[in-house]
Amino acid sequence: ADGLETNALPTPIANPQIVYTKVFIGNEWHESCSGRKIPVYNPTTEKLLCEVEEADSDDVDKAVRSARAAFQMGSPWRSMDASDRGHLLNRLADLVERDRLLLATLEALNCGKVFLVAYFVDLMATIKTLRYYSGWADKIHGKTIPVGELNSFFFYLDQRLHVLHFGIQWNFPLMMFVWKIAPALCCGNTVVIKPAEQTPLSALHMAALIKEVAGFPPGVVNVLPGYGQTAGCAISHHMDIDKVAFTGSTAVGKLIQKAAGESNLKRVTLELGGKNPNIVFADCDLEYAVEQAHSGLFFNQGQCCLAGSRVFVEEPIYEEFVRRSVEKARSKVLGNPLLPGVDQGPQINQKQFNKIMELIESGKREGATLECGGSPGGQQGLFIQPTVFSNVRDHMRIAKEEIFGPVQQIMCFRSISEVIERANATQYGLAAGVFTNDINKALTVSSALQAGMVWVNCYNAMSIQCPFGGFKMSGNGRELGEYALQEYTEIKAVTIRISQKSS
Ligand code: TXE
Repeated sequence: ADGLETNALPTPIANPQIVYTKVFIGNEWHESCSGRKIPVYNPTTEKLLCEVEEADSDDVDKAVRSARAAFQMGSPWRSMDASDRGHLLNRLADLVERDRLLLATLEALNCGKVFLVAYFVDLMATIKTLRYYSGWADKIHGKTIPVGELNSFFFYLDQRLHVLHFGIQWNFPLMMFVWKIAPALCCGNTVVIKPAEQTPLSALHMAALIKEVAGFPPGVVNVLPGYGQTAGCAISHHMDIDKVAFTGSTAVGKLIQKAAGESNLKRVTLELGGKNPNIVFADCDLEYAVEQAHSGLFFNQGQCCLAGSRVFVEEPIYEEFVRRSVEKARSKVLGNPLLPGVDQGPQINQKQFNKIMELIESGKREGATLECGGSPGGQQGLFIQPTVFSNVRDHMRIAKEEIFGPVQQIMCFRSISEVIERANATQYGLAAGVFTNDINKALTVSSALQAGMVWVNCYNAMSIQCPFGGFKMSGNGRELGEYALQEYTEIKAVTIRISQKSS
């Protein structure tokens, strides 16, 4: 059914019905308290796809009450065996596999993602994440620590109330949804989620699947489509929410941390922007490095926090690297991401389109060489030509600001110490790449780089098992892998005095 058995490529579902458009609280669909709705668009055509209910602070209160009730001692969720929680996540993964074509189609329609990318990358990662954390559910335990005077010092991991995942951004809506819910549910939390206002459709379909699994007690997962400044703000200021996990811009990340400080000091983990260096030494496999740097930037229309948007290339191969990169960028096919043969879809909305075009203009004004692209892709719509700038200097805006679009900056460097210093001269610290066949250079650079993830001779090499997160203003905390479990549990030390010391 998924097309793999026959080696035929999967194809999108034609004109899928959009069924789920309401607020999901306590395993039921609700109208929003205010009666307001959010328009949801297809960025390819800029036409309205549907309207969804708009949650605001009253809906947030309702969802939090529901999540808290589901977490009471003695509730079905609190009494469920940990292995059964894992089983539920596995069953959810089965349903995602069943609906894989539909979910990939929704992502392509609502985000402008190339359908096959949605199918093979986003959906694959979604399924793997659910299965990975289903396995962890009954393997989370504490330690016993022998202590001096007293006899035993237990410390065990306690569950946290209402982990709240909101501000799931619009560039990987489905993947981010499960990156948040899977570890949180596996640790036994209850959750309230606000998807990005632009892209709520896959999250709402996931809510329907959670209901269909039949086993998640009401209130364990609540999904609230809503705007950041209203519902998002109500969540970050809420006195009854214990934790916020946010993915979005650094500016909003700061607001959330501030709101936590002004309310109940809720725990905050943040996955924010990046301006990631990709360092290419002259001794690398050139064609491969060009290809990796290209996909490391242009993947998902450049709308990736991981985008390798500062490509530092060593002087002896600089010109050739630029020439081949331009060739690659020019060969990209723009168009409707649901159609076969298309490599690049539209940007998500007019605001992002304008931001990218403005940064391209700044690059031209500040004296970078525009090698290709630099204009809207087509007469109308939100498409932008794949753009390559060479001779980019570190002080230029295009070298400093997160563009979040199909715009590649290529800089020249001469020495290893110089490139390390320049690569680290940014407020961000999310990811970095290094291409070299010299193990010494690879190790020297990867240990010196201030980044949460360093890829050597590869880029965007993500895996569910490895921690994901940033240094500096790219955020705090880690998602994925075993590390994510720490973000969704609280440590409790229980000291028990016993009469007979035995050390
Ligand atoms: O982000 P926002 P925007 C970067 C990228 C992009 C820029 C702006 O550079 O060009 O951010 O994008 C919620 N309280 N990234 O404007 O505003 C909002 O509802 C609480 C990088 O779309 O951060 C949405 O769910 N929440 C990033 C989410 O924040 C608020 C992915 C993201 O919106 C809020 C997205 C508030 N006051 C953009 N205001 C990445 N790390 O990958 C907004 N939100």
